[in-house]
Amino acid sequence: MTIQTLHNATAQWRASDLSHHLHPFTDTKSLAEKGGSRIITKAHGVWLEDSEGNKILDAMAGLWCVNVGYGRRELADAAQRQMLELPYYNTFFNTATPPAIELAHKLVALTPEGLNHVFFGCTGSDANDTIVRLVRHYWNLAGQPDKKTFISRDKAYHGSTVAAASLSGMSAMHAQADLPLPGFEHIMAPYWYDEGGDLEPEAFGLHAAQALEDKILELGPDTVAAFIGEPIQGAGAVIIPPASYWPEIQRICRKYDVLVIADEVICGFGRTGHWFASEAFAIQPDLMPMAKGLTSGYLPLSALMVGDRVAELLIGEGGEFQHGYTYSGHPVACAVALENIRILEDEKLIEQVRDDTGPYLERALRQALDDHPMVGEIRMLGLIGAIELVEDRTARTHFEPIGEVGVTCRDHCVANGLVMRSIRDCMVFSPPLTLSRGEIDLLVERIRHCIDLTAQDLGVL
Ligand code: PXG
Repeated sequence: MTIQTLHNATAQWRASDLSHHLHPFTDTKSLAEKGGSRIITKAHGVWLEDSEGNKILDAMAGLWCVNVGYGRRELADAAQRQMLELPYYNTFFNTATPPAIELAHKLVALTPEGLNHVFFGCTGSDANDTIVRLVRHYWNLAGQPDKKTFISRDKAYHGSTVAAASLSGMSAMHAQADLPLPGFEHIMAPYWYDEGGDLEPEAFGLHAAQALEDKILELGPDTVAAFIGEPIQGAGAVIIPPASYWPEIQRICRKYDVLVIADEVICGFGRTGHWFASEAFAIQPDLMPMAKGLTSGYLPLSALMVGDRVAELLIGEGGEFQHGYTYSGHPVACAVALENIRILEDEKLIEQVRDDTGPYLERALRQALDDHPMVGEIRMLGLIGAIELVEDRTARTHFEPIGEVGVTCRDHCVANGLVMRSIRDCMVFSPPLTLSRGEIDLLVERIRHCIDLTAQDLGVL
């Protein structure tokens, strides 16, 4: 195609997109003012291609999900095989399909001890909705019907349905829909960089966990059903808690008989250099929702791992669980998940992230950015991380109004062939786990360049 044809096609797509398509988390009016969407047409490995032929390094793996990289023929073949064999059948009314059975078995083997049952859905949001239904049912069956309140954290993201948005701790989301619903409470996030003040990180971790005990006592332990947390808060700007935090959360939950939910939607399937981040933080979850990396985003699928304590009562005394989705255990999505897991295992991608590319990226980033006047902190685990852009490195203060510098830097990234997300003034990354050392060198070079351009805009450099 000629350049002119590409431009014409792009212009038509943009116009049509603006006319008819309401995008998630998007201000449509300002999108129109900026000329419309970037149209992504192809991808391979860690590279996206847009409708004008630009090649872009995707340091976000889509939305934190394309763990095995783009363009995997094995996944397409698995989907095609299953579509020809059995494209759909449900798992309601005493039926099952081989891929759903096989995947449930595999997930039980992969996930931490004591999680021996799986409930399938399509998205992280619906897995978290299922949790709300299941946990309320559980405490009713357990003869403690007052135990109904969920405690979550500020800056948490657990999804966009009404219940999942109530679990989330995003104030702008709450404001638009009169949320959270009653029965959803929030405590502080373990965000040392912004809220740690003079405390050392480990002391701050205990302080942030103490907020849970305080909240449980304020509400009354007999009313609290569960605590939900992402092991690392992804959409909150990759908030990595100090090592002291999760063990203390776990202890407090056990003390007051509060269920522990580890939301592994972003962290699962190798993102942190472990199969699940619960292993890295020694979390023993009663419930564990997963999605994203489960299929590397090739098809929508979620899996909620249900621990023995909840499953035994549910199965033993619960009767029919009045809940489910048409596509629960979709055979094609499950077949793709199985093949995706096979790739993660056979190519030893998780070991590669833990032992090689994760540490290599961290070293390269520190070498390139540690002395940068605008870089306050680099935090990461495996291949998920954030770079805090700050005005004052010593005082740990941001430019006002917060968020603008992040957007400026993000725009430089887009213009320089790099996808990174800005969250407030953090530049976050979560690239495919297949990222090679050579691609890491390029990624770091581009990040440094874009932060320099941002600093020049602000007169810092
Ligand atoms: N839990 C967690 C921890 C998530 O990060 C969800 C649940 C909801 O999953 P679904 O599949 O319903 O979207 C998520 C989703 C971002 C971003 O840019 C993050 C998510 C989704 C979209 C954008 O930070 N996380």
